Amino acid sequence: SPVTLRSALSSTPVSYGFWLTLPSAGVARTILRRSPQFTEGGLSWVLVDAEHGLIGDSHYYELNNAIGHEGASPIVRVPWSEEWMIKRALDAGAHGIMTPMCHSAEDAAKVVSYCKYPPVGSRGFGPMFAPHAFPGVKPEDYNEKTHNDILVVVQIESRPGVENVEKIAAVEGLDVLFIGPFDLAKQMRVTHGGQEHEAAIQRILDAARAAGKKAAIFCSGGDDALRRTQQGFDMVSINTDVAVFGDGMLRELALAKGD
Ligand code: 3PY
Repeated sequence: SPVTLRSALSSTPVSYGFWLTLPSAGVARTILRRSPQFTEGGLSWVLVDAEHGLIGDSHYYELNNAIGHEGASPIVRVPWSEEWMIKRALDAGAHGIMTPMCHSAEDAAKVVSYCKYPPVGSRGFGPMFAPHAFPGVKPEDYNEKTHNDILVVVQIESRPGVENVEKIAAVEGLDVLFIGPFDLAKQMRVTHGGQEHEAAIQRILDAARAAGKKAAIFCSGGDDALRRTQQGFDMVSINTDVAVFGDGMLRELALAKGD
């Protein structure tokens, strides 16, 4: 079976990814084509952001295929933890699903169920196109085994999410607790980077580790990502497509002007 993020997470100490907010396979491929393979420390996943990005479900198939065939795993962040939204992302070839705002173990268990076929879960059956984003996978192999490798990720980014995090981490079939630091600060009504915010982040990391789950966090640049991997995070998103484009162009403008 092909390399998926789920297997990469167990074979590499840290998995690096980036955030795709633009519905452009060209952008995804341009970045991934320049990256070394994940086994050499390169990018192993792309977060396809259909919650806050400009991406809709009609873009999933093309994006998932582009990312999958560049040797990385497309993880779709659906707008909400609804069964039909998760099903559409999986049927279009997502290697993993991320849902926003997980507040409880019940929320997490529902997401796991939506990602797995019966008898484990309730995912509806119709994978005509899903295998295409897994290079070399035949349809019957997707049905039989690849779907078991779907990465299930929930975001912890609220006060109830933090208060219930040990119970959430214990949910069977859940793979990753992913911190959205911006929402976490806003939902908890605490200062981003302040003591309560950092204590919540540490608690989520500790809960994931104690339960044998992976811990991940959104980062706002390479320095932020380095700090988080040193803290013990297994999976970090380095930055977003648009932040890098904007920063890069302004840096070049400053150079062009001799600033
Ligand atoms: C957050 O920081 O709230 C996220 O979900 C990442 O965009």
